[in-house]
Amino acid sequence: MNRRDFLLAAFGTAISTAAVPTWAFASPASALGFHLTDVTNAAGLQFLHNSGAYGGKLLPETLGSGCAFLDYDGDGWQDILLLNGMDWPGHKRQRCTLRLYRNNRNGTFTDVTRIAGLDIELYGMGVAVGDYNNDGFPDIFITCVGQSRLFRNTGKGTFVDATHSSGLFGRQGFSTSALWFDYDRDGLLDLFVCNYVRWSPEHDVFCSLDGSHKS
Ligand SMILES: [Ca+2]
Ligand SMILES: [Ca+2]
Repeated sequence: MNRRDFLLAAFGTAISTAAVPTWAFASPASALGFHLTDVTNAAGLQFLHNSGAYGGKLLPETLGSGCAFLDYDGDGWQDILLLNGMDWPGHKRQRCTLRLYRNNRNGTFTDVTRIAGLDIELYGMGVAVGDYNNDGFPDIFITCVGQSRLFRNTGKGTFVDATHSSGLFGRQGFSTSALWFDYDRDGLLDLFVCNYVRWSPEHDVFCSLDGSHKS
């Protein structure tokens, strides 16, 4: 039995012997007290994530990208930020950026990415929203494969890249998530960044189910 067959057999056994609660299959949606409807298209959210996959099967492609609800313009209505990946160097096919959608207050959203100054390519992983300069407008920190980025909200519907001026430039890594919190309680948000593993395309670990092809 090769490794693939072993894993499939072990997984099947685990499923068949696991105690699956009956409620997992017995509750109709109406019994939950709410119902979710897919309004993505109706809301005007036209977005397709690009992992950059070209066949090399690189580790970051498996993680996807984060998103955030934030009221970036302070009108009391939640706006949407969707992160994106990008094509890998040497495999450029298209230009992909993160996207910011402004809430139109009627169930629809408008793509304001370019107007807001966020028409930027990066290999985004996660996003942490916080008003780090206490001006009343939420700022954005995006964790990336490579250089993570800090964008300061100008309060005028735009963002400026504050990665250099904040001292965060040069800290390259494979950062996945982050958190704004005031750890020393001085009234100013501090930043906690989580890094995943030491990685580069050249050192991507070869993993295989059949022993010959990369999985
Ligand atoms: Ca808003
Ligand atoms: Ca701010």
